[in-house]
Amino acid sequence: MRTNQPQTIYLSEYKVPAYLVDQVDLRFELFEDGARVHSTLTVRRNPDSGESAAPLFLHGDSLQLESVALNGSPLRTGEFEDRGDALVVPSVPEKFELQVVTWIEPQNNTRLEGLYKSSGMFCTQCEAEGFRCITFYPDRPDVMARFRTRIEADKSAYPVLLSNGNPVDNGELENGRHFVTWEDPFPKPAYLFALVAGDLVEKKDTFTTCSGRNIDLRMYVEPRNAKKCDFAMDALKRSMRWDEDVYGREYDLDIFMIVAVDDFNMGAMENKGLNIFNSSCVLASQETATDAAFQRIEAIVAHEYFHNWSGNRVTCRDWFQLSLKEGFTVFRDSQFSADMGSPTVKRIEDATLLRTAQFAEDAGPMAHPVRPASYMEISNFYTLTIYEKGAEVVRMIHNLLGDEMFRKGSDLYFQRHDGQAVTTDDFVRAMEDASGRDLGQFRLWYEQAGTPVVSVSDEYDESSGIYRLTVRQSIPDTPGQTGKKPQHIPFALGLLGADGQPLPLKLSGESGEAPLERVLELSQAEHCFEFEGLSERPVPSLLRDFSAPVRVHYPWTREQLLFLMSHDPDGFNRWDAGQRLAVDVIQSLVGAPESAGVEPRLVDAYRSLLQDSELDQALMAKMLQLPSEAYLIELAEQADVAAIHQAREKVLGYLAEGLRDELMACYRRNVGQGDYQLTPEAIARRSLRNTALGWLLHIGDQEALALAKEQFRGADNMTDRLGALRALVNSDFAEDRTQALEAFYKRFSDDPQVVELWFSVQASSDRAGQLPQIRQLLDHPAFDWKNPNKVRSVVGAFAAQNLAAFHNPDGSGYEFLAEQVCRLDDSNPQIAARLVAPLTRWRKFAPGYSKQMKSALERIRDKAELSRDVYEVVHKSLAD
Ligand code: B3K
Ligand code: ZN
Repeated sequence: MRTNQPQTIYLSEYKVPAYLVDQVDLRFELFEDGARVHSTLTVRRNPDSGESAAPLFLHGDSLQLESVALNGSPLRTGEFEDRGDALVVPSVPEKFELQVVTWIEPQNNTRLEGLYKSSGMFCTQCEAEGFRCITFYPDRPDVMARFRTRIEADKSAYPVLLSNGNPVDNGELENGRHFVTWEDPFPKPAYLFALVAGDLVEKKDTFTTCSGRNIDLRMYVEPRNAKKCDFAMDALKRSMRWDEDVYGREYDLDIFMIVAVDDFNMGAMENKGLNIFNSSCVLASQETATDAAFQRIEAIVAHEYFHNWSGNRVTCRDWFQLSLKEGFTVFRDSQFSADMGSPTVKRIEDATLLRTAQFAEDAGPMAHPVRPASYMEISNFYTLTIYEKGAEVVRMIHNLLGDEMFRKGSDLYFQRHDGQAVTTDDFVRAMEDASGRDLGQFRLWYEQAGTPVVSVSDEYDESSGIYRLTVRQSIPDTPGQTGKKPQHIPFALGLLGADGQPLPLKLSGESGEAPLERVLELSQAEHCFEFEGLSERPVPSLLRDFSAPVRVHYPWTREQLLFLMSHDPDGFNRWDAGQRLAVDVIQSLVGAPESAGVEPRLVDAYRSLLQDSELDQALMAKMLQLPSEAYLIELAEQADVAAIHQAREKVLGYLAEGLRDELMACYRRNVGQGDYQLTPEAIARRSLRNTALGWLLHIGDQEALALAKEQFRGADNMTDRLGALRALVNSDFAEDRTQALEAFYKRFSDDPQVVELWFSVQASSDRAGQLPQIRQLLDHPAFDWKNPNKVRSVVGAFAAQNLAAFHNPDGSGYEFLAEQVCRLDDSNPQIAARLVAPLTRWRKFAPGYSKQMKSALERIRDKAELSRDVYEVVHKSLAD
């Protein structure tokens, strides 16, 4: 904890490490009142450093130093300095061994960084800078060492002792204790270190790699979760096969382990050979997990597994390069998910997240490039920009190069940099070298923050048959960055004729057969493209498949959007046309008098959708989702949340009233058929029936109420049970809502993951989640401030998903959030800093809101002791 301004770290000040570590030998003595860590480092001066007599500098955090020795001789006072956050040995030889013994208190570690306890087990989280909470170490990713780890603990309480690599020794000790020793043959940065000790059940499986090696697969979970492992294990095997088939990447150790822990700051962690997961991102059964949870688990298992190559074998030189591993790995997991399910739906989901949340981040006070130039606290930079925009940047490279060249590029990258800690620039260079393409201007995607705006205008000349598209790009200013250069933007488009047929895109002067879709490469602030041979004015379908993470402005008429919604051959743009139309209709009602009518053509469009039996049902399910309030706020100049909420509710009600019979038919058409399956078709069916149910309950339909209650009671899976519960909770049937919530809790009170769902359904509902009810949830016996999932499912869901309640014009939601952030900052700064995010957007809102949001931020700023995490976010948000 601190009050002073934390230091800013700059990429431009990067220096290679003065010392390298070849070998780390660790011995952990685990006890109930603490742990003793014996570390022996084999160190040598870095020949590339140039600093011949540099002191040895080791990071530390919350450590009690017991002893330090150099080449076996204890160091005396004056021969080393314990600065609290560092151990400095001013004079060291060129090569030496350093022995350090530290004492730590995992049982009191509420930050969940380093070694801590969760539900009685010991576990670790070292990325980004958690290893320094375990022992003194050069805790930076460009120091890569071999680790040997011996864990000692009470045998009955901690029968399972795990670390990275392969187990090489084990045995009994005195007093009922035992030990296991692990050795990881692959040099790695300390952030990939992991240790687990607990009373866990083991689920076993195997995988035979493409070269015929047998890998032991293991999942370790608490006994009560033993039945929730199958899906993740299968997802793991699918991921391993896919990475071999698509990227030629084979697994390298003899064993791969996954552990589930309840208290975890994020989703999961890719520690070498020993991935640690938040229980909610790995454990699932039909009765307890929704379709969305299954898909999320599959994606996260894949993501962490894929890191074994994109992250572990080739790692980051420094934390400014975080997107090197995260952007690339998110791209890889999104390709995998697309291959496992519906590619169009996956694209829609990714683009929705990007446009709703990443664009907002890119337009806010914490905006930063995919490769940031500075930070105060690296934990604050595990952002949508690094992950999702980073993945979009890799996707653009993939699309510019094509499948084959991209694979050549990734092969070259892995081969050239295996065992190294490298930069995003090294990644781009490998892509250039393999393909022969110049990505010079493309690199600006890594350097410039902000979402490019692509504005398109057009004219059609009937006499010459020429259609002229003028495309302009501009990139808004972001904190510390102005006057940006045009970027290299792949802009996919098609043109449609009045009969709905695609028209050839023949650029003036071109010969040969013209394609029906093309990718224009924008590189200047303005381009003019002339297409010839068009006998009618076309309707443009722009940025197909969301070919770049940009905002597109084009003055589509409602008529044109309706047309694209039913005719665009590009599934993504078909969906997008529907979204744009709905946005336009809702926006036109924001702040309008109550008497203002809803565009009747919207009802017709949704009716045709509901009746379109040819349409891919998974796409239909997505098309039936109205744009979220969060997205509407993101699009607004000065968001008036209450007015946006009312306008959206009005449109929803109007649609549901107008389509009552069609919705009922849709519900009945899609009621459960046969066994629960996770195919895109089955998922779409459940999504359609639950959407229909939600809309019908929204207008208080009695028949739907009966159906919802029946579905709630009789469902054989969580998607349907929760779908019915959500519909009831968001309806005005107050009594039924209360009964259903009680019944649900009673049934699942033993299952923390389901209780989290129960919390979040309420906290995100404007009916069940007004502030007094939120306060009651915090007092509920199942709520636990020390468990990040619980905090997210109540406080996080309220502030990020229950927007009308959070933005109550009386400011109570903001004050509440400020209070909770201050409270959490003392125990878990990482989580506290994440929770602040909704307030940081204060400039985006209408004056009545923004003033109060700002004062809530000031309250946090004025707290006596602020962590570096919260300090950075709050001060940057308040900066002029
Ligand atoms: N690499 C981890 C995230 C670590 C976050 C540390 N604050 C999970 C992942 O992206 O795979
Ligand atoms: Zn990752």
